[in-house]
Amino acid sequence: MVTRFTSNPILTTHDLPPSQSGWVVECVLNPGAFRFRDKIWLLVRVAERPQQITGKVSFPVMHRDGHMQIIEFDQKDPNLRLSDPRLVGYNGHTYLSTYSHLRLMCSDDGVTFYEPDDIPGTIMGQGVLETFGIEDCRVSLIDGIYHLTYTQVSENGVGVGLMQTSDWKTFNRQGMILPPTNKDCALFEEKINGSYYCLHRPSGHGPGGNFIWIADSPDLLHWGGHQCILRTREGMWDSVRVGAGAAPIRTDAGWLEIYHGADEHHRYCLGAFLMDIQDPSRVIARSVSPLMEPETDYEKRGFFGNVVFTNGHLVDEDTITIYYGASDEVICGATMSITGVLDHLSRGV
Ligand code: MAN
Repeated sequence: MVTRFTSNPILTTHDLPPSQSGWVVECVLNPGAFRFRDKIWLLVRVAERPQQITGKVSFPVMHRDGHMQIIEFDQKDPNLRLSDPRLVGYNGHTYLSTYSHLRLMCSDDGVTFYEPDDIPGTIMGQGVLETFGIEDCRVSLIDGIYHLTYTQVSENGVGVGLMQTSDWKTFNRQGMILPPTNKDCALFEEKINGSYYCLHRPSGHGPGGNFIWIADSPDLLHWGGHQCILRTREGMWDSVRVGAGAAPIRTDAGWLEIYHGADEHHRYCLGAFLMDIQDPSRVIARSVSPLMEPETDYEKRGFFGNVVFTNGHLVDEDTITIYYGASDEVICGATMSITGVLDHLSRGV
């Protein structure tokens, strides 16, 4: 079903320098993917923190004026919670253990990536809604403009931000388009019946769960018509959370979406579902077994093991090339055929 690149992982923490001296790149993961000027580009999430000192835990937080503050705790502090490597809990507050920004890498063949020399290439968080960083950017090309939907993290919560660019040098930052708690926002790359559409993943406490929703908009900024279209499935590989990958792919059978699903052990796999071409709120088929699950060593072991997570792909006729984060630490690639994925889906699940 899925053919992994033989050169995986294609990007590791050694391939990108830290943004500041004294910092360590802990993870390069979850890239958005797009074509621009005859090259293939990844917008990589780079997660950094200061070099860790024995007995201490430290991580960066950005101030509203843009300067970075380092928060440090003593590892023996009884108020400290470190059970999840992605998080630092302290006295009822939750921080992230690393600070993520986005970095451009480009390639001539889609396999070997290097830093661009004519584009600055680093997008940092900005303002009070991005003080804990920006993550997992989807890149959709709509009306000739690249639309970046990404996770904004701060003490105010986790929401979806939008930036637009045509040249990858200047960015129109539109701010938060979907408020907390929300992430995994994938824009459809064309209008349907006169409206823009997106998939998104709100979550909260109480009834409900981590489900995929659809919404429509006249302008990509104001979203309404929210409907829940894909839920988690008890006892299965996607029992606890589901979230959209990159932009839905138009096929003759409908809109095809690659998504991630996780179970109660935080094991992240990939699956797919198919939406009606005229009414994408109607899901017509879905994976029963995963399309892809953590199998190789680099997918099973790392910063946060047992994770395959994608938010970037390229489509060439029948071939989808996905770029994915493995174990939240490295970036890999794999290909699959649209026909093969459609054959693997089941109706009525
Ligand atoms: C969340 C996000 C992703 C990450 C997965 C697995 O969905 O933080 O960035 O890859 O968890 O850790």
